[in-house]
Amino acid sequence: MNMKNKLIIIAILVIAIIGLATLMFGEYVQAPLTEDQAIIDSAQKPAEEGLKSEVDKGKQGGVISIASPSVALTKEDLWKTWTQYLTFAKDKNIEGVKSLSYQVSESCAKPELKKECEEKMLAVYTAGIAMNEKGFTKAFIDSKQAILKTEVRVEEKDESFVATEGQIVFAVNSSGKMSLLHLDPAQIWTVRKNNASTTAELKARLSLFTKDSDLDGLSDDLERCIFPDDWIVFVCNETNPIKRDSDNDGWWDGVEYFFQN
Ligand SMILES: [Ca+2]
Ligand SMILES: [Ca+2]
Ligand SMILES: [Ca+2]
Repeated sequence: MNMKNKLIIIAILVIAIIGLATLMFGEYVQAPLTEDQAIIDSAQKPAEEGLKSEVDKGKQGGVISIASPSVALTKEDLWKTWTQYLTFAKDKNIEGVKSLSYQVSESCAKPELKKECEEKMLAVYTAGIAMNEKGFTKAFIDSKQAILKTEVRVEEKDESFVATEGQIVFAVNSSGKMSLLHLDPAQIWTVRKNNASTTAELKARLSLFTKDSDLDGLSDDLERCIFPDDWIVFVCNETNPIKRDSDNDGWWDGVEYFFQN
C-alpha cells in the first residue's frame, strides 16, 4: 500500500467518525454477514474461538486480555509504556518521546520546528493525563502489536445517544519493545433520537456501530465499508470483520489503519 492510499484511508476514518457523529440515524441498515464472511478459515478458527470466550468474559465485567502463549507482554506493560510516554511528553523530552513512538510527526523530526513539537506533546499530555488505567479494561496483544481499549460508554444527550471508546495502539518489535502508534482518547459515535425509535433500539444501533467482532481495533462496519448513502467516501479498503489480519502480513486490520509510512 502506498503512502497516499494510507493517508486517504486515515482521512476516511476521521470522516467516518465525524460522519457517525452527525449523520448516522434513520435509514442506515446493518447488512448481514455474507456466507463467505461468516466462514472463518481453519487457521484462524482456534484464535477466533479464543477471542469469543474472552469477549464473553469481558461482557460479564471481567478484563479482556488476549495474548498468544508465546507473548510475554501484559496489559500492565502496555500501561507502563503509555505512562512513560506521557512523562516524556510532560517534560518536553523529544528524544524520550521519539524512543517510544513508532513514527514521529514532521515537527518533532526537525529541530527548527521544536516549538510546534512541544505544543503537540502538551496536547497529548493534556489528553492522556485525563485517561484512567481502570477504564482500559481490554488488552489485545500478540508478538507484533497491542491495543488497549476502554469499554464503550453510552450517554444520553438531549437529542442523541453518544457512545465513546478510548484506544491506544502499540507496535511491538522483535525484541518485545513497544512503541506508540496511535492514540484515540475518545472515539465517538452518535445516533440522533427520532420519534420512531425506542431507547433500546437506539442503544442497539450504537452497539452495532461500535462492534468489533475480531478485536482488531476497527469496527465491523468500517471494515466492511458500510456507510449511509449520503456519505462521500473516496476510498475504503474492505477488510474481513471476523479476521484480525485480512492480508496475512502479521499486522491486524485495525493497526494497519494507523500506519503513515
Ligand atoms: Ca474489527
Ligand atoms: Ca478484521
Ligand atoms: Ca494485515
